[in-house]
Amino acid sequence: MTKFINPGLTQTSRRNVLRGSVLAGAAAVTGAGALANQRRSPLPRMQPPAARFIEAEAQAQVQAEPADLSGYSRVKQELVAPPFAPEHEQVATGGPKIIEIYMETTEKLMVVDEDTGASVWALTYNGSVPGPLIICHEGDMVELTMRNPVDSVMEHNIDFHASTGALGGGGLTHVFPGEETVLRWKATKPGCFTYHCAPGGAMIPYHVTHGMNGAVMVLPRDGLKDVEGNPLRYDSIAYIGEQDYYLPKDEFGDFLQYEAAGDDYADSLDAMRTLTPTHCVFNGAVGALTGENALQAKVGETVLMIHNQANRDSRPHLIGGHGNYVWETSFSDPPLTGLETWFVRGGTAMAAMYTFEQPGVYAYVNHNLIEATLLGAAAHFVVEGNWDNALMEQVVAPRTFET
Ligand SMILES: [Cu+2]
Repeated sequence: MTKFINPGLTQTSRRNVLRGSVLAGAAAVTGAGALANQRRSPLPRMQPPAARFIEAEAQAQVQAEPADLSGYSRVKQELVAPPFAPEHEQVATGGPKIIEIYMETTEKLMVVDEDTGASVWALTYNGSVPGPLIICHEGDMVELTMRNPVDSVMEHNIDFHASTGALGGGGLTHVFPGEETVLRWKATKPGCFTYHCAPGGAMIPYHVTHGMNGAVMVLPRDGLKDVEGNPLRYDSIAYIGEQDYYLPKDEFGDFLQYEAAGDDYADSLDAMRTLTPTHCVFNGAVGALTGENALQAKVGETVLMIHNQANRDSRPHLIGGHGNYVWETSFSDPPLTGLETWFVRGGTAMAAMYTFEQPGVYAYVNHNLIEATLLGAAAHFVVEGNWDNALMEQVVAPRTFET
């Protein structure tokens, strides 16, 4: 099957679409596919300037001095599925560390909405949407071993917004099915950062909007602080990845089903061009964090809500609560305080801290309420504890008034 996916640019077939190297020019922007092209001759050749750019980058690394790793100790971080966070220290002890993590680029069919039958061949890190939360401290190094399973269809890589150089590592981590790579980068900026797949051209938003994104939290070595420098500590983390999906429909408005990852590529591009998502969900699917899957807390507990959105702006609001401390950007800057709704710039992760004061069910929503209620961007916190009438009391229950 041959299609013009991008009229006027290049003719392509399903095979090289799946390789992510369709748009030689666009790929050059991200460096995507360059190293892969050197390994796999059937792929379209990079345009000479792009190839030179990538080769120069690779050469620069080879010719540079080796990194001085003295003074670092090595630790393994076991990554866990969202909404949970890996074991970590809020205040770093000892010297800087090389934190070893492992990810697989798993492609899997996931139900997005049971009620409508919407599903997606999700492209994932470690099988979850979002990918796992990684936590380190400023000055640590993250050393990722990333493996693309043999039975994958696609090429993948990873761009860490927290890192410096080589397109966030995207230019150095392209792995075809059956390949693995190891990337080490230093966490120099404290804050929450997104990471995502970026294999080149239109494959970048295709992979990102199929779930291939997640977050890194780089804590200050001495932990989080308020504006006066007083320590701020949390009891738990709620890691929420907001995912916009653009799922193709048939002429009757029913969601299309596909046999394998990548089969929806052309249809998805048409849906993506509308810039109108069919779903905005938390943690991969409608209801992933509500009902039986609701987040749990107790009155008096402090929760750090980490919100990742790799592609689109969002505006979280905790209904019935607040953002006591909100870091929309960096942990280097003092947190905003007492917010009703905060902002997630598309292409970032951020953090908001709240200490629950009343029991009950709190909805955590994207306060574009259409997206929250019709497209799926809602989570629940179920909070146990004793009610405080000083904060709120139903003085008169609803009753009919006399006319
Ligand atoms: Cu990918």
